Amino acid sequence: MPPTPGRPMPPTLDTITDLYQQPLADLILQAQAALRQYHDPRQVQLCTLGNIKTGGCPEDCGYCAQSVHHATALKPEPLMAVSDVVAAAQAAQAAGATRFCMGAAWREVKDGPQFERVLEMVSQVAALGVEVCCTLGMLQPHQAQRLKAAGLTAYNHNLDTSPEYYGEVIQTRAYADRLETLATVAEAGLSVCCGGIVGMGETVADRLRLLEVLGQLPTPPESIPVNCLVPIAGTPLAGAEPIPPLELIRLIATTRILFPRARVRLAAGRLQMSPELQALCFLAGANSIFAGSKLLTTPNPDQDEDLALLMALGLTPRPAAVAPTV
Ligand code: SAM
Ligand code: DTB
Ligand code: SF4
Repeated sequence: MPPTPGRPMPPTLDTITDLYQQPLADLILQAQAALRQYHDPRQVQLCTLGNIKTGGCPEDCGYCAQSVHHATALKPEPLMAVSDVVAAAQAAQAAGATRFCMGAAWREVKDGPQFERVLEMVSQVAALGVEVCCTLGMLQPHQAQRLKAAGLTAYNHNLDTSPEYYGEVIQTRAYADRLETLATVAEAGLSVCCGGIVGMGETVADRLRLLEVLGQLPTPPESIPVNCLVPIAGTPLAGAEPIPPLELIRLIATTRILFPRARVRLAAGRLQMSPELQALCFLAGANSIFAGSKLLTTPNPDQDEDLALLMALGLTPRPAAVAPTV
């Protein structure tokens, strides 16, 4: 990819590996300095997920409960009603969330009544005064523009892992398809939310390659979710080895240093983590979490527990940055 004028050359895998391999204390110190350059280090953003269309997805992502290719226990459900989604967003906002992310188990967005309904959800949730994010699969330029016009803040579309390992996890689409949608999202003026999943049998080098690719995107991600695989019975990755905790901490710190302005989200998998490991992830520069007792299809820590942990660490939920219009 050619360099963008005015932007420094993105870091190479060698540079990223040198960063990652520093003594842990040096790495954490550098990550904290990066965090403090652009963020209030005492604030953690709470984002809540809403699964607006569950299951029945034609893609074969090896980690996902919602793929038709895997025999999981999930019961598919049609696209939710606008009023139910708005009620869920209101409840999340009342509990302190400042971002509401709507996920649909689709391969791509198709024009028609369902997309019109999603646009209505976006506009009504945006009017509450929360940031609105969607993750709906692949997008075409006119669809990205319509989402932007409806009030969407950000679009989540994860690259998940390195280009080299991607084919081991997903066969029904290519890495290039993902990159194309990310470019479409950025061109429409939407913030890019793009990250990955760890604990899928990938190497440390695969994780750092993903960071290298994120650095090469035409627009660097505004938010970077770091998901730890939530193993789902019936999926090919049900038995994958979890990431060693110290490797997660190093990865988060390296991500923070490379993307000092981004929100680095400690995303899926917190239920499997001790409070101490989560604390180290915040020390390493994570400044956002998914809040609420459910992710898309799997459980997440109760919000009371999360708030107690934040308080014990002297952290507070980040206040809303946008005002309601209704
Ligand atoms: N279908 C859309 C797509 O794939 O872009 C949106 C929904 S999809 C469930 C959103 C993201 O959730 C995936 O890109 C993946 O990174 C993450 N994810 C899915 N299942 C997961 C699991 N079992 N553990 C951790 N992360 C997971
Ligand atoms: C992201 O990176 N993680 C979220 C959100 N974006 C859509 C999804 C996590 C899903 C975890 C597994 C599940 O609940 O099905
Ligand atoms: Fe479908 Fe998204 Fe799940 Fe892949 S991750 S199977 S695209 S819902």
